[in-house]
Amino acid sequence: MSKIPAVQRIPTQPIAGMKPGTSGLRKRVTEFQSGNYLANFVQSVFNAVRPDGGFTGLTLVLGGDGRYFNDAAIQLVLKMAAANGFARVLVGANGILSTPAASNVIRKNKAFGGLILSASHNAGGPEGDFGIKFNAGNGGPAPEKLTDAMYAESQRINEFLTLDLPELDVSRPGAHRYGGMTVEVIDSVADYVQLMKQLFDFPALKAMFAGGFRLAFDAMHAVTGPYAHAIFEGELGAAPGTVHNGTPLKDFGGHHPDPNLVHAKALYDQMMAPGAPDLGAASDGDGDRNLIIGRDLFISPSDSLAMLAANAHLAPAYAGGIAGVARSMPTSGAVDRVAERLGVPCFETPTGWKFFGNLLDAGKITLCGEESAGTGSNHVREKDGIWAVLLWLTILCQRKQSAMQIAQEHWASYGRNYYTRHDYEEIDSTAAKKLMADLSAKIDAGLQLPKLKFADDFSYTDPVDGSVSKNQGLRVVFEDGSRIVYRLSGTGTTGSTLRVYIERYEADTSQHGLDTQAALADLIALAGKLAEIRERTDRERPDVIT
Ligand code: G16
Repeated sequence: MSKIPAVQRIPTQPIAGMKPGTSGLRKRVTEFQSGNYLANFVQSVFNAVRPDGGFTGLTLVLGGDGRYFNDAAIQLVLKMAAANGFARVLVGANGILSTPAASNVIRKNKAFGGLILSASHNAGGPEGDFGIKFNAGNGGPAPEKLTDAMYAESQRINEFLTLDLPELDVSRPGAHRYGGMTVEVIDSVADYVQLMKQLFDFPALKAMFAGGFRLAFDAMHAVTGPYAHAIFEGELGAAPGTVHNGTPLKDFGGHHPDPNLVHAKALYDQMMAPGAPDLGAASDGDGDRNLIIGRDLFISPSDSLAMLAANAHLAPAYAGGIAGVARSMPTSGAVDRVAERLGVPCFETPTGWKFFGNLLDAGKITLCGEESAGTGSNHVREKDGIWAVLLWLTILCQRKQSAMQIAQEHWASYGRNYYTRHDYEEIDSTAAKKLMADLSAKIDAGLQLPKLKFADDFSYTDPVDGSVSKNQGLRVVFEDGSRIVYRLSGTGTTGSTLRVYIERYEADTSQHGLDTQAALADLIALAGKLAEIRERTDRERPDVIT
């Protein structure tokens, strides 16, 4: 047996700014590549999560979305995991695991946790973004108390641990000894496909495709390509070509792998054109987000969550009903109405999937979602793009209606929450912070607006562990439930992104066919005026409207 090299303790110094945001640490690739940046953060994570007995006997899951720098980061983490005493690392072949697949692997193997390498929907390539996040043993993103601890460690770190080992070939499934540790390279897709088969009726969906049903799925040259090929074209027999852009590329073909109406415009145009497929869908860089477009109809993520909740019982996994639902605060109240009708609780959490973890673990909710194109269930502890598409396919299959009919019937039954999000990207950070601070002060002083119900800074008390998260977004809420919400994004890497969320409830069916921006025009104008957006950001209009 070859000798295990001695652990190397490499001196280092704290690096400023390693505070995880909404979902892990995201920075420019160039920043991650500089000096000890990545090693410092990985060691800080290990220091923050290390149990009293160390990592002896424990398993770490490792994988990423395949973006530029994924390969190098995988090799560095393997060496550091071995040096830090892990017994075993399960790594996706070629370093690939979508975020929901990684969550599943952690849960299935009762791993201690996992490191997921991704900057999600952010652009990739040498000049693009990279990211890393730690998911705990429940498969979900580390809660705030852990991310705070990681940051604290990053500010006092003085050494990191590594081993002088050659690079490991992770291109094929198989087990290897690596230092004192075992590295198991696993098939990136197989476990996930198996899980989906347990949740959904694959033979029924296969029959629907055999009957001529057409899906267009845009994998955006990101991680879902292999999963989508295996499930839609492989298992379900959808026509070859159903999956567009299905080959993962390190730079996502130069595009933002963000499934919205700007970055997935080709799909949108296809769905609005004559002869469009029955359903259009897309997923993001790491496979946790989804975009759903019916023929002639974009279904907003908030509406999608509500429609999925109302129809979830049509899938075998949820046939017994759902325990409850949760949505992030800026997500529209459409799902609240469904929960009320079903007689189940609806929780309102801050933005960030990590806030759903406790509710799912405690069995208080079955489905959850966010306006940012994320929906998921208790099957993993991450949002799940392909799962959302399969649930939509199930609903179309069981109800034998078009997405348009399903949406129209939903609105007729529950009323329609007109909803939009306006993003002002990469604005000056100082100006953005001042805009929020001044608006907050204005709210504290008391807003004088007709029919105002309340205005506040959203704060959340976790009903499971009692932890409190403050300053989670400014809300201006009117008597009829209409709302304007302001927050700064926690996922950008350059400047600040101001998000303004606008919502109005409309019960009158004759008013359900309006253009969303027109239906919200008054509130949009008020939102701009209240926060003085144009004056303070120098922007005439938002960069992205969804
Ligand atoms: C992440 C989080 C989501 C959050 C979204 C937007 O998504 O996982 O929970 O809703 O960012 O966050 P923000 O508004 O702060 O930019 P992803 O898909 O980027 O991991």
